[in-house]
Amino acid sequence: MTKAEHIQQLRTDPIYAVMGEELSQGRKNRDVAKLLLAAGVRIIQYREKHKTWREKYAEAKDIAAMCRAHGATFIMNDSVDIALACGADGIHVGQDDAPVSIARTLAGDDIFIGISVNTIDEMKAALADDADYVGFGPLFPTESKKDAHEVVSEDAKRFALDFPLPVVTIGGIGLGNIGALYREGFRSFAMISAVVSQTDIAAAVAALRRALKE
Ligand code: TZP
Ligand code: MG
Repeated sequence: MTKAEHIQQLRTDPIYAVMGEELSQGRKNRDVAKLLLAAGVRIIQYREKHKTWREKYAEAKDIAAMCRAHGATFIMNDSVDIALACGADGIHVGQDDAPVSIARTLAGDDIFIGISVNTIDEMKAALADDADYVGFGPLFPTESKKDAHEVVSEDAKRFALDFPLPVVTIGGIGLGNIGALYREGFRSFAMISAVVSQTDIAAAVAALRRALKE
């Protein structure tokens, strides 16, 4: 798949799973990736904060290959070098990681780049820096990220609903609120606990997709 096709997938498939072993009920990342793909998830971000470079690289390389075989989009969190080394389709950077412009210079034009944003100013900066998408949140309080920002403001939400780049919402999203967010106008939902922390990932994903249709 080309970069444009991956970005199109991001625009059209609402379910974006973020994976990390600490929140996976003791399951290994490769096994979780298998379950996600079997559940029909087609956008997967690998996010590990406490593994070594080599561990992350080895896992990410395998999971990137699995995603490729399924027509799924594989996104690496934080690390431009691992993203390139493992053949990721996209990179997701935070406000403290490499800026989008530098990540782009390092990574070249074939890999898309998303950045976490919490405020209107950060969304404006992401646009000015030519990001391919923004990860907008947290929408709700979350236990999954210890240093999460405060919940986004209503002004920022209004701005995000009118934003020209794909907006991937994140933070505390799940079965209880995804339908309401969809009705508010949001179209993409990144989740950790509502997907990878679930005992039955396939059932959880199916329920989320149903909630989006209601
Ligand atoms: N960035 C902002 S909130 C968050 C990240 C990585 C955690 C999302 O996890 P959950 O369990 O879906 O709230
Ligand atoms: Mg980061």
